[in-house]
Amino acid sequence: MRVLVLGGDGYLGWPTAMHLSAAGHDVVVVDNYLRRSLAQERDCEALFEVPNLVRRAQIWKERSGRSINVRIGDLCNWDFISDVFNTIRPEAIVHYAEQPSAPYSMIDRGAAGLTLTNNLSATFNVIHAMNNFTPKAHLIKLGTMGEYGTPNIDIEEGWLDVEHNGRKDRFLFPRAAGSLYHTTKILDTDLLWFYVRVWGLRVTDLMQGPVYGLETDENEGTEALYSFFNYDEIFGTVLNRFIVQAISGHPLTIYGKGGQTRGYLNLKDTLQCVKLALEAPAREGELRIFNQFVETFSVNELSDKVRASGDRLGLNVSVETLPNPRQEAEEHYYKPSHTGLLDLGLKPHPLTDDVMDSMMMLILHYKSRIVSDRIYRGIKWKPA
Ligand code: USQ
Repeated sequence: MRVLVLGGDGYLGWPTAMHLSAAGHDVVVVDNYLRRSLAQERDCEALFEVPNLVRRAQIWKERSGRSINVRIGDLCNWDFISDVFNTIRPEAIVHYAEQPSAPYSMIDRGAAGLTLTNNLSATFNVIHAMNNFTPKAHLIKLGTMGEYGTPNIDIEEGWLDVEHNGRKDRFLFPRAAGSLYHTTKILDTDLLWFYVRVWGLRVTDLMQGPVYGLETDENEGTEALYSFFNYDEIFGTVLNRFIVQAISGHPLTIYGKGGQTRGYLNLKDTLQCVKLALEAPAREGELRIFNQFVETFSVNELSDKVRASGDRLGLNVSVETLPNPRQEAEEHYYKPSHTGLLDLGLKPHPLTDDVMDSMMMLILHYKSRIVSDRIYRGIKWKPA
């Protein structure tokens, strides 16, 4: 298939591009380097230097013999995006092209405004470009489990059947985001659902939990093909952060009571899920929603895993309970269903002791590159 990977420079975008290319798809990556420049502006760059997309595509070609084409530009610019869709005429579009950080979206009005404008304009333009140039294409959009929040009932896979005053109907599962970033994902879903209803587009919306990991089949052993591995408070997800903290001797930064529970998955499983969704597309006029995670853990359970791994590797890992800078439930019910991707054939990589230890050992090689003052700066959801 001809596939556009929008946000192809990101933590998930670049590994996805290589994974789909390795599977024989014809991949074009599009990015405007927004995440790179925001990380640079905030002095929170990743653990490894990541070559630009053109260089990465060259290195990938040397390794695999396969080409990935690169287009640099801003999807919020209609002339640019319509040119991309018009020339490439994709059969599938994987859309990751958003400001991905919850803490970033809570810094101040400017950061919040950038998140809102960028994320919604990009999604809006993608919908219009699809409809103008490739109305039968399949859009795979990255949403987030955070759209649902932490309700006191079981979380269904996207939809909820409601019986009210003796009548029944099906609605999007109620959503209650915990940050402005997560709210933009809810608004994206609403935009998609509207245009699916009126224009009959095919869309898969992936409600993904926090991702961890670095190595994939495509980058193993080639540092220049690694993704961004962020461990700072803005762009690092919690398990990646805890691994770096353990290696550098920084106490693990548990926010509040640490009972916050989320659905986690290995980067390798993100790639599998996106490929499975791509190769079994949604029907015309369908908004298909999958809950994309493998296992649920509380923050305390993750910290126990990192400490146990530290013990096995002879590291002395300590923990620090910090006042929670976020506004979120610290003890709550959490039971999301996630059968759709398993039914499509997902073979999960659970967070075993071996997986934990191998991630820790990989990062141990790069210990000298850790900049410890990036680890915690205390971005508060509600300024004092
Ligand atoms: N947390 C800590 N200590 C830390 C960092 C985080 O206790 O040092 C806690 C947070 O308070 C939260 C949980 O760990 O309760 C997860 O935090 P996170 O930073 O790993 O994840 P989050 O901010 O929710 O965002 C990440 C990705 C985002 C994606 C989301 C999926 O950055 O792009 O959408 O995970 S989900 O969490 O399911 O909404």
